[in-house]
Amino acid sequence: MDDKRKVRVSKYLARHLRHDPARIGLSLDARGWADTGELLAAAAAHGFPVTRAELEEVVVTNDKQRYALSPDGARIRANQGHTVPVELDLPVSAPPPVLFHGTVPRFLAAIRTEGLRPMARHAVHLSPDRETATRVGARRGRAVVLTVAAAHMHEQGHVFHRSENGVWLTASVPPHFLDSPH
Ligand code: HQG
Repeated sequence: MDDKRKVRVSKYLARHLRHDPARIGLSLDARGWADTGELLAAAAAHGFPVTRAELEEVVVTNDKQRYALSPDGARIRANQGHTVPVELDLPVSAPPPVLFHGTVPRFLAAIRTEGLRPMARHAVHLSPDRETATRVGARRGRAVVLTVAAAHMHEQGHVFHRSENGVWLTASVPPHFLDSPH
């Protein structure tokens, strides 16, 4: 597969495993899993045929490890980023001392007042390093990286989960746990 095809397949998976499974008549279980055979059949029936080998290659080589197959390959899900309701059953983890959030200048005033909110997603996404956060912010313009006092939040009872691809998730970040942007 060339990179262009991989990106197309990955975007198709994101659309239907995170946001709109009903568009192709797919259903996800409570944990976000779809039957792999059903997904392939639904994609083909809706004009986007993908082979099982292509699907496996996208899961394995995806730059951000966005998808997971069950050990027997029978089921597939997105590792995080959903807007449809799912319970990912991720383990609760103690975060490192600080985590990072990449955003853009136009959101800063609201973030200073309200803190970080999950917006359309289920959780606020935090990055383990500044470089990753810079890339996340740069999707929308000039990146601004906020530092989150994650261990301090954790001590005060905020719950953190780490997704399979290394993204840290938490329900919200009140403004007093955020430092000045750099
Ligand atoms: C901002 C991608 C106003 C927040 C990325 C962000 C990541 C506020 C936007 C993953 C706010 C939400 C997640 C508030 C937060 N007022 N704006 N109170 N609180 N925001 O896309 O973190 O390619 O839902 O700063 O790489 O940008 O999908 O979250 O700019 O890992 O796998 O509201 O999505 O990964 O945007 O990105 P998003 P995000 P994938």
